[in-house]
Amino acid sequence: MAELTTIATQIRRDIVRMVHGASSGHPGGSLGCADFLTALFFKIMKHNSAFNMNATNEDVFILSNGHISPLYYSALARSGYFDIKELATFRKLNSRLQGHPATHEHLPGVRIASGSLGQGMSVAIGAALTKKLNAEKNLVFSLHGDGELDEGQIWEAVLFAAHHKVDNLISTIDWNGQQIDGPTDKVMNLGNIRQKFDAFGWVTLEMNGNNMDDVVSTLEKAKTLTGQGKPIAIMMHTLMGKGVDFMEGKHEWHGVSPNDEQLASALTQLPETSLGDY
Ligand SMILES: Cc1ncc(C[n+]2csc(CCOP(=O)(O)OP(=O)(O)O)c2C)c(N)n1
Ligand SMILES: [Mg+2]
Repeated sequence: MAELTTIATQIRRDIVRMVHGASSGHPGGSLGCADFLTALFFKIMKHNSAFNMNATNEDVFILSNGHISPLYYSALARSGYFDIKELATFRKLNSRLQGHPATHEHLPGVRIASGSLGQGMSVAIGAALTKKLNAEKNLVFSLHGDGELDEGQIWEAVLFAAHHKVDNLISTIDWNGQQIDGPTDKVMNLGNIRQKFDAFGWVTLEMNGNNMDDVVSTLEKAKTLTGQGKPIAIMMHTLMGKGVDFMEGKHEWHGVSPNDEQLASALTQLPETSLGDY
């Protein structure tokens, strides 16, 4: 567990350095979901950093809220998909690490373009059904923002997954209560998301996405609930900007880069770990 926490701290450090280096990007959701993606990539998922686009005989992760690409790229690099030095090219011209992940950049680990919100659950369901057709036992994991749930396509997919018993899918919702222009209850009130997924016929779990013990044990529990005829959704409570005090809980940090002074303050709060900076 201590090792996972160290990785998450280094990834958070990567996130603020990458966004500062590009003078653009999305630190808020990236920092909030850092513990989750660390647990997934370094403990929960059976995946292979020798990248194969078809993901045959391995678990798959689909990032639907593609704007949190700094976190995604850092997790991929630090689990061996590509050299961590490439993180320095984030959002630069001709980089494979564009602001929103895209397949035509051929970055190992990226299987779909995301950033246009609402599409990832449909893709994840397709991947999960394919695994069933191929009699593969592996799982599909997906991550979505809560603001992303404003997209109608999500609810079509949620309905479809229950109807077709897509029980090898674990979808997590980053329930941070914030989105691009303000708190979600002001922009478009989502009500009780868990009750909505329950009503649509999913098995639901809830966790504190910024507590590594809780994240790991809830994901382990979710895995034990697969294969029982229902898709699984995890309501993940996180703090936007987690780990950098002046960003925490503030929608203003959804998609803004820190200036030099703010970067320095953030980095003192996220000291370099034994893994080292890129
Ligand atoms: C289809 C679509 N509509 C609008 C946007 C613009 N947009 C980018 S991020 C975002 C807010 C998403 O909120 P949430 O998923 O909660 O992400 P968080 O701010 O918590 O990281 C919006 C509306 C988009 N990327 N795609
Ligand atoms: Mg949100």
